[in-house]
Amino acid sequence: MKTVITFGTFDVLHVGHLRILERALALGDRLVVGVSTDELSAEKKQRTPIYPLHERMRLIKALRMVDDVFVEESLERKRDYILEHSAAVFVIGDDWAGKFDALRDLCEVVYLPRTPGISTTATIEKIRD
Ligand code: C2G
Repeated sequence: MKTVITFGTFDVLHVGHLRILERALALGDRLVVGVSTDELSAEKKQRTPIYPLHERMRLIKALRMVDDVFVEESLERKRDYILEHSAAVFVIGDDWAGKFDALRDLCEVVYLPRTPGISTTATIEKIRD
């Protein structure tokens, strides 16, 4: 059973999120997703997520392609999360390309192309217009 792990805020869930989860699962047999806390998300995005952690986790967990979700407390704890979940593959969008190469002794590290033309930030801005 090959476990794939990925992480994200997944605020205002959109097709870019769904497509990377789909492509991540295709690299193994099961997919576990670390969902960033509100605090971590605010640090990464310079804004508080529209949807709180419990709601973002609930929506990700509801997806058929996701086997399990857990809380991502910090960017620095990836090694722990990978070991806790016995992940063989770490997947993330190529906006992070190179950032997690140090994990290569632990698991395969795969950067996948982001889906162009969609982002939570742009979506929020459109809603606000
Ligand atoms: N993504 C994508 N295409 C988009 C938007 C997002 O492929 N148009 C991907 C991102 O590259 C990421 C995942 O969807 O792999 C989740 O995106 P975010 O919620 O923005 O997560 P991020 O802030 O990149 O958090 O520890 C790593 C971080 O928690 C990743």
